[in-house]
Amino acid sequence: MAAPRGAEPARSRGRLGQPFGRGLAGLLGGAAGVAVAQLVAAATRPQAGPLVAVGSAVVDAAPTPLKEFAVRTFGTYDKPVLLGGIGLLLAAFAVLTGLLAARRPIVGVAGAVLFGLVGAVAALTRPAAGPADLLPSATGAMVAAIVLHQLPRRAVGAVRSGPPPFGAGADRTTEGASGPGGAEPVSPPAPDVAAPEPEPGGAGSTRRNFVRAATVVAGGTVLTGAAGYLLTQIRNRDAARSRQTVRLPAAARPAGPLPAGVQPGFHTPNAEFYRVDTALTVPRLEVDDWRLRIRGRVDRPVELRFTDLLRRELVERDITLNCVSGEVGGPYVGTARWLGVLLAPLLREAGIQAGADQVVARSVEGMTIGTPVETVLDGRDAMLAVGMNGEPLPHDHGFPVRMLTPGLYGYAGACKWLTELELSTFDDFDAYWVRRGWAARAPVKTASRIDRPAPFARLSAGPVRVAGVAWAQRRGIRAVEVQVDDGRWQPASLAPVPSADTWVQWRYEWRASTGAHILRVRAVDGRGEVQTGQRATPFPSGATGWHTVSVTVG
Ligand SMILES: Nc1nc2c(c(=O)[nH]1)N[C@H]1C(S)=C(S)[C@@H](COP(=O)(O)O)O[C@H]1N2
Ligand SMILES: [Mo]
Repeated sequence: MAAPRGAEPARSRGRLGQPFGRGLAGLLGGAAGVAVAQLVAAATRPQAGPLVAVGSAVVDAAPTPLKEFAVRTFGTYDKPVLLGGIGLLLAAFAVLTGLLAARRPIVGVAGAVLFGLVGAVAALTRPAAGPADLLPSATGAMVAAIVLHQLPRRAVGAVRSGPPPFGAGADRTTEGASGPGGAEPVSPPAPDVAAPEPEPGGAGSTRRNFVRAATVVAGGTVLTGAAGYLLTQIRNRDAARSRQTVRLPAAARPAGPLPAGVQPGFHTPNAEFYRVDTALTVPRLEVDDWRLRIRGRVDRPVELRFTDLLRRELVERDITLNCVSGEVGGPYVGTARWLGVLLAPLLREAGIQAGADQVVARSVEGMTIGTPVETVLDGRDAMLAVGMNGEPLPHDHGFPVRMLTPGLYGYAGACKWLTELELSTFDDFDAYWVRRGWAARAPVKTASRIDRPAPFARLSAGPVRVAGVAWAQRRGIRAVEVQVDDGRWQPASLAPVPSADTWVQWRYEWRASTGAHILRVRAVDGRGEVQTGQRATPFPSGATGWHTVSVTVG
């Protein structure tokens, strides 16, 4: 077998050129498949694209410690890193498929089918999936199958007719020269079904053939990718327009001006408000398509449109929202002026049935967030928010409607991109994060943070203003105390607040003396309970401990 194959001059020369061509052919097949799938996803549902679907499945399946590691290591880049990683894996898989498909084109088809299956299973098993979510992966796999069937085999023999690339051993004649000394392989190589006969024009024309086919595929892929990108831009622009056309009515019960003495920075600007969610692509919804169903253990299921919501009495409230995964002293907390519809009257109209103790909020992309019914009904301003700091909700923060429950961490009361409220029970249903071990009931813990001086700041001796925020939504903050090194806890002065549901700004005038110092803060909540200094990790119900900052006064 070695002799005839070795007799093909083209193959006797390009030992590096061939694998390169086949690998490239595989890569092109994979890229073409992904591009087509992304285009179809852009036209149907972006969340159903194989990259995003597989990425979301990975996010959901990843054990909590791994997720925490990812967030710790990559911060807000965790999502691009994940998608990039999946892309790299896919590329490696495509190259491998190309290498194998050169001899056995059926392997190319099998590789494409496998690619399509993984994407389709991921898309179809997403919580909010429908049968149409099969389309992106299916069409992508079909295109990849055709390319992976046709292109890699054309790379066989498709090497330069001139000197071999990279001066690769021109005298090594056979593919079988893999064992020591170039012995014949023990098992005969596969029948050479795929390798085309040397064409009349010789290796040069074979190569031209391959290059032509590869160029067509590459060009088609770039065009398809561009079309997908454009379509995404258009849809995003439509969503942005939908948001811009929203005219929020004035609140029937406005929040009024902030009390005199509140310092700048009390409201967190929308663009700076922390964002925490599992969405790999931000759902960009349009108000006209939006519906909210209230169902489950209710006497009268309801379906509301956005305009129905705006016709109800709107309230405006300053509320601090924070994330259970925030570390002591961390950034996952913000305060906004929210405009929305109180949830309690809405649920009462639907008729909450006896025994229902959990409101399960669902979002368009399948998040579930469970909130105790008693919490919604106990008089706090649990609401369906439509406005944030005087604007419609930004897309990142749940446009057009999100839930907010003062006093609960976000994962237990603040569902974004809301589309359904199901009255249920804690026995019957575990929400997304509860299934992953986080506490089912999650009142915020008393916390305080030093915002200045910054950690490791170098200060000059004399008066230094130490300042920050403290929060214990619903209970409020009665006092904040600062400790320098191991000295006595000193009372900080507090700015006024609009309600117990917001953070409190505090400051302490420190007479700094030369040397290295440690500053500590703790708060006392409205019930007189002192914030614990006991360190606890965010998992499973929120971090505790005193925020500490080291500074040098010189
Ligand atoms: N649909 C959806 N809503 C969600 C989440 C999510 O992942 N998906 N994350 C929750 C969590 S953990 C928090 S802390 C808040 C954060 O809200 P923000 O991003 O507007 O600050 O949203 C909550 N609502
Ligand atoms: Mo969160």
